[in-house]
Amino acid sequence: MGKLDGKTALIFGISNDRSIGWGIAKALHAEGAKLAFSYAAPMEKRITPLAEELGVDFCEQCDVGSDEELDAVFAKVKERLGTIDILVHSIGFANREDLMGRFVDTSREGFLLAHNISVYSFVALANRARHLMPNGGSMLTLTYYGSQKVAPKYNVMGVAKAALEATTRYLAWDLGGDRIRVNAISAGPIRTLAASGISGFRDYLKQFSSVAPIPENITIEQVGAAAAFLASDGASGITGDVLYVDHGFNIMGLASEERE
Ligand code: NAD
Ligand code: 0WE
Repeated sequence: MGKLDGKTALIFGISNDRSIGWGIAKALHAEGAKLAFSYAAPMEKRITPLAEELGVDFCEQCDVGSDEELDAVFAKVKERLGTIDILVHSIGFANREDLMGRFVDTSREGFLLAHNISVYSFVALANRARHLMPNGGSMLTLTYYGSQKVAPKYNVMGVAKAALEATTRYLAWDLGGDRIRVNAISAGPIRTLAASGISGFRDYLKQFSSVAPIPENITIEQVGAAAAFLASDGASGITGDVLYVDHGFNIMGLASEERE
């Protein structure tokens, strides 16, 4: 008996087996959910074997920056799956050059790109998915603590994540009457594709595990377990919220050099 038996989940943002979206897919599958994937264009080769591993036969390409591609993928979802219960948005993108150097140098184009792909896409998905949730549902997105406090070099993504968390609250208000819950998970730093090639990411991981109450880094399996909870009826009272899966990092003020 899984806590998601009989539910269908549509997941955006898996690119390989290190993706947070993959950790979520594994956890939802383990709880009995039927899964459907949508991925960005360059990821096709990597995602097909992952879909096979969990018996997923709906696996469609969609660039969330395109309304036409979004409409096309949701038409296929409606045709092949009918209704869904769970929507997962695990997508973020900014120009690499905007994740180094100074935030004050962010271009208009870079700012808009980050907000388009990382924030508006959640609104665009939610507004299509809600029509496929006649029995209510659960929508989830992924955020990072750089939305609340300055995380050097996270820059325009921190501003976008602040907007994403506000978006989560406004969607929760709009969709609450339809019994659709909308929540965000704020994950600690994890070495995924989106983190690779970020100079100084190693320092983030090291500092994180030395400051956090639980002195270890976060895994995609831990994020998956939290997502399975938020997607389940056990979380029926929770909406518009940001759930931290960060070993308690966000409660700390000053870091101590040593533990007692
Ligand atoms: P990832 O690279 O595995 O996932 C990001 C996904 O976004 C990729 O699958 C990529 O294909 C997709 N994507 C980018 N542009 C797209 C577009 N135009 N259309 C469709 N898909 C697009 O990295 P991840 O770390 O698993 O990131 C998933 C989410 O988790 C992101 O929102 C990220 O900001 C957030 N997050 C990551 C961390 C971390 O440390 N890795 C921590 C907290 C939150
Ligand atoms: O949200 C993220 C990563 C977001 C991200 C990463 C990339 C790298 C490759 C968005 N766009 C791109 N574009 C690329 O071209 N995280 C929470 C992980 C992360 O990224 C950082 C971090 C942390 C933590 C960037 C700088 C500083 C810290």
